[in-house]
Amino acid sequence: MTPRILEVRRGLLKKNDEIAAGLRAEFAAAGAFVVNLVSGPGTGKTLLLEKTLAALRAIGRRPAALVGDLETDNDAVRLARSGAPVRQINTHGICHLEADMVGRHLSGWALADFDYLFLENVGNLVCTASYDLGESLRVVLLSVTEGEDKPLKYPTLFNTADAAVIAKWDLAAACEFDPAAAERNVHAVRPGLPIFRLSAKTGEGLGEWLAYLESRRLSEG
Ligand SMILES: Nc1nc2c(ncn2[C@@H]2O[C@H](COP(=O)(O)OP(=O)(O)OP(=O)(O)O)[C@@H](O)[C@H]2O)c(=O)[nH]1
Ligand SMILES: [Mg+2]
Repeated sequence: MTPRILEVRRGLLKKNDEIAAGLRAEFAAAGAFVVNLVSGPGTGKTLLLEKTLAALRAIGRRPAALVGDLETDNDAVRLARSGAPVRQINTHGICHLEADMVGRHLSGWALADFDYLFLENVGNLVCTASYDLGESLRVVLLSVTEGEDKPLKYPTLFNTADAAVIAKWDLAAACEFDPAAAERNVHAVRPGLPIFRLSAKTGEGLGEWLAYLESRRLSEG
């Protein structure tokens, strides 16, 4: 990158960080716990969120979600079936969500009405790492169909996460997925990162995931 392009990029990231800091203060004041889900395309973010929103509502929590994709409102339609408030963000070519997009799509919502706000990022293992969205928790998903080496190939995303989910756990044996190798790779990049083995399809591991969300939310408040 030329020095000029680098300078512009740094400026954009700095502006994003400032907006994200403002959002973080708003979320904290309203008592909304914000979770940013990041992964490559098709890892299982939306299915995990479908299950998470429904399960949280079943125990009386008030979740909402913003979901980012380049085009279509497919994911918002899927998530809205849970009954939770959901909005789609179309980025029209941008490969990640930015704090400013999140802020604009909150308009008209009272954040104090939400215990949780989930942000499903655009499916991308690179750009999403650089953009703070004001979240309290960043969760990276790695599915068993993607291979154990992704943490080593895309270290920044794993290094900036607070927890990792090994998704599509029901397919692990069929894919000859080696969980010990995957977890070793995650911890080589980010020692001590909590890891959840989870199948949104069968529900295996969902209980531990929900308990983790609840404990993180309560420790925030
Ligand atoms: N077997 C199995 N399939 C899953 C699981 N989670 C998701 N899938 C399937 O994987 C495909 C992609 O899942 P999505 O939830 O749409 O993935 P995503 O990460 O939201 O995808 P993008 O938003 O396009 O990046 C769908 O066909 C899901 O049904 C799982 O735990 N097990
Ligand atoms: Mg999705």
